[in-house]
Amino acid sequence: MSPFLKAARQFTSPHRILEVREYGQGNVNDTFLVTVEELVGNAHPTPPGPKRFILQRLNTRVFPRPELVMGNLRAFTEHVEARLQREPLPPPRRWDQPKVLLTGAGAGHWRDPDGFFWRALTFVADAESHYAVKDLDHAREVGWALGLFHKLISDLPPARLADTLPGFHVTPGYLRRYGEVLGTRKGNRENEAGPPAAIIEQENSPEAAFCRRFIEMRRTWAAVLEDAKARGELPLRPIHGDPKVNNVMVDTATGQAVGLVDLDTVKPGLVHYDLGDCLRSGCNTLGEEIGNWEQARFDPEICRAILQGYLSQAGGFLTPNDYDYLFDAVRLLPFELGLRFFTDYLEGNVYFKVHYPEHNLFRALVQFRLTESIESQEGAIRALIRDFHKCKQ
Ligand code: GN1
Ligand code: MG
Repeated sequence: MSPFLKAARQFTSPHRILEVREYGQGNVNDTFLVTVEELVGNAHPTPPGPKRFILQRLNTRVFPRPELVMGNLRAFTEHVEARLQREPLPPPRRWDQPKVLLTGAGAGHWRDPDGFFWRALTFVADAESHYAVKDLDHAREVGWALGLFHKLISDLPPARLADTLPGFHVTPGYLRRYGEVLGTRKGNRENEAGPPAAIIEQENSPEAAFCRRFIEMRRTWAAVLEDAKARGELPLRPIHGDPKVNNVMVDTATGQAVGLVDLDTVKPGLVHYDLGDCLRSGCNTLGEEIGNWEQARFDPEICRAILQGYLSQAGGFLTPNDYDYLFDAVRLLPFELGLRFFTDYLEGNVYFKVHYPEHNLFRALVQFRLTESIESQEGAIRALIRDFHKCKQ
C-alpha cells in the first residue's frame, strides 16, 4: 500500500476512501487531496456527502521540529476563532481557515513506520486559489486577505508562537549560507578530485555568472530590514511567512477572499516579509515558473490594488516607520527568494523540489529580473506608498 494511502487511513475510516491524489504546487511539503465518504474521529461536524481533506507529509529537513509547527497552528487557530467570535465579519464576508483533523486515536498527527510526519487539515469549502493574480479585483482581495490576517493576529503576543524555522526571511543569514556554499565549492575545486566537469560548466554559465554579480551588487543593502529590526524601528509581530497568491483562497462564486492557507510558517517576524512576499508574487503576473525569465516584470497597478486591499484592514496599526521601509521590503523579498533559489541550485537542490537540475537557477533568474523591474520603477512605487501614507494621516 502506498505511504500516502496508509497515512490517509489514519484520519478516516479506511474503506471509505474514494480517492487520494497529489495536490497543489508546494515546493517543500508533499500535499494530497483525499476524497472520502465520511470523516470519523473528528471534532469538526460536517454535513453528509463526500468530503475532501488535505493530507500532508511535512518536510522535516525544512521543519526539523514539526510538533512546534502544530503547536503554532493550534495557538493561531484558537486566537483567530476567539477574535472572530468577538468581532464577526460583516455578512456576506466569511473567513474560513484550515483546521487540524485528528487520527482515529485522537492525535493531531501520525508518524509512519519510516518516521515521516503526516497531518491532515480541513479543506476550505467552495473556494479556490489562483497561481497568479487574475485582475485588479482579485489583487484587492489578495491584499484584503493578508491585511485581515495581520489584523486578526495583531493582538496575539509573538512569544506565544515558537520559531519553527530559525533564520526564515533573515536575508543576511541567506547571504552567509550562500558564501559558505560558494566557499565549499571553491574548496572542492582546489581538491585533487574536484567536482565533475558538468558542475564546473554549470557554475561558470553566463546565467550563473549573472546571478553572482547580481548578488554582489546588493550585498550591503540586503541587511536593510534586519538592521531596522535591530535598531528597534520595526517590531516583531506574528506573520504568515508565505502569503503568495496561491495561498489566498477565494470564494468560487463571489471571488471574495475567504482565507489564507499554508500556515506552517506562521511565527514571529516582520509584516514587511509578508507584504514584500505577497507583492513579489502578486505583481509578477507571469508567475514564478516562466520559461523566459527575461519577461518577468513588476506591475505597479497590481501593487496599488494589493496595497489598497491590505491597508483597508491593516492600515490602522502600521506606524510611520513601517511605511518608510515598505519600498525596501518590496525590493528585498524577490532578491532574497532569488538568493535562496540560486544557493540551492549551487548546493545541488537540497531544499526546494525541482523538476530538472537547473530549475532553481531559472527560478532565481525570474526573481532577480523582478527585482530589477522594481528597482527601475523605484520612484513610482515610492510615490504610491507615499500617497497611501498621506491618505491615512
Ligand atoms: C516555498 O512550499 P511552498 O511553495 O509553500 C517556501 C517559500 C517560498 C516559496 C516560493 C518553508 O513555499 O518561502 O517563497 O516556496 N517555503 C519555505 O514558491 O521555505
Ligand atoms: Mg509555503
